Amino acid sequence: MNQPAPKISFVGKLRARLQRAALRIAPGGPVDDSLLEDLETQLLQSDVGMDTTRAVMEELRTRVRTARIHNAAELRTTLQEILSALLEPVSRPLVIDTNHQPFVILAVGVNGVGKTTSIGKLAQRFKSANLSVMLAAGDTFRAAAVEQLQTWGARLNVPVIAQAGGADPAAVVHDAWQAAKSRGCHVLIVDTAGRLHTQGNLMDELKKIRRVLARLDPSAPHECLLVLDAGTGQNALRQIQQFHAAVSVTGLAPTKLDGTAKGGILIAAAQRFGIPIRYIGIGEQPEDLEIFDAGAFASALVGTAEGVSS
Ligand SMILES: Nc1nc2c(ncn2[C@@H]2O[C@H](COP(=O)(O)OP(=O)(O)OP(=O)(O)O)[C@@H](O)[C@H]2O)c(=O)[nH]1
Ligand SMILES: [Mg+2]
Repeated sequence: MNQPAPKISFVGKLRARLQRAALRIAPGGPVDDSLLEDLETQLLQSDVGMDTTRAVMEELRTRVRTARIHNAAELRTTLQEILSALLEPVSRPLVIDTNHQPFVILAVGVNGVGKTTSIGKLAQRFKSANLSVMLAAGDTFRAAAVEQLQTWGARLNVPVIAQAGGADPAAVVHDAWQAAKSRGCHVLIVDTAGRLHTQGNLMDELKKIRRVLARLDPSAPHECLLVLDAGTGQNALRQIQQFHAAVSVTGLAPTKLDGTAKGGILIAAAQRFGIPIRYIGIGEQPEDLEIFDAGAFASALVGTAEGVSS
């Protein structure tokens, strides 16, 4: 039997967490120009971007005309369908291929976006799926960064490979890969220091980590996960462009969607880059990382989940 109940509560939880990101469509009123204009403004304000907003509104207006949409509930469902269709192509969850041992995930991104926290959450998720996990403390820039990863490791009972502060991150990753290999770990997740694309030496450091991994296993890293703070709006798009150019990003993990972030940035990113959105961060706790699902996310954004009101 299908299990619809968890899905509904999942969307409800997502809707509750998204709060600020959610679109507001007043129930009860007629579907008229002013409602549609208000919605257009909300899409623009939520970082969907001009071009995508225009395309969404064009489609919505056409469907309002042709499908005779008269009330807010129908409008919501239609908008959910349109947004869901836009997000569908990037709704491709990360699959851990255990033929690669270890399956290597390299987490990258600018400072403070939630890389280390997301790694902790991922470790928890993989452990629950009966996968053995090892973490590599590739952020040797700050001593506190190593400690932060070790704290997650201790909390989840996951081994962390680290070296003294200031060590070459590529050397840490080399050691960690060998340890993961010899211990038969399924997944190795590599933490890295936050960096800006303008810091050429730090971008080179990431490339070096990639080269070292490729020497150990030509197929590694199997995932280059760019963690983004969804609250940084259009800036997140620049980060995707620049990190992708430097280190070939294969997946995105937007975080802090529970805060002041506007969910539209995911739609803009999907449209512009087509890079899979693997996970979304919706809080600071280990369980606050969800697999990205286009339909559920669109539902949460527009409030079409059963029992959920805007
Ligand atoms: N509300 C909320 N906070 C988050 C989320 N993800 C991370 N954070 C918080 O964001 C802050 C920075 O997280 P870190 O994981 O240290 O970020 P980082 O990218 O590793 O930072 P650097 O290593 O300094 O570049 C911490 O206070 C986290 O608790 C999220 O999804 N929601
Ligand atoms: Mg960190």
